[in-house]
Amino acid sequence: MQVAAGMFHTIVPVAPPDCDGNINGDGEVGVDEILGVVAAWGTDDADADVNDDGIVDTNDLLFVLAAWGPCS
Ligand SMILES: [Ca+2]
Ligand SMILES: [Ca+2]
Repeated sequence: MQVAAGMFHTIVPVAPPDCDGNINGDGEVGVDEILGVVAAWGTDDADADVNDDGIVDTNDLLFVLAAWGPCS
């Protein structure tokens, strides 16, 4: 049997693009990241420590605000 071009579609799962500041991996930096930073405030939580300085604090909040929006 001959297979015509375009007869089959290849479905490739595509993860949302990740970016610095996106804690939950949903492809955008938004309210979830604010909540994540606040929830981990004062800890060394590696996910919420978006600027990787070893502590979750104001700088991480500012980092999230600077990265606000969809990852590209
Ligand atoms: Ca997110
Ligand atoms: Ca930090």
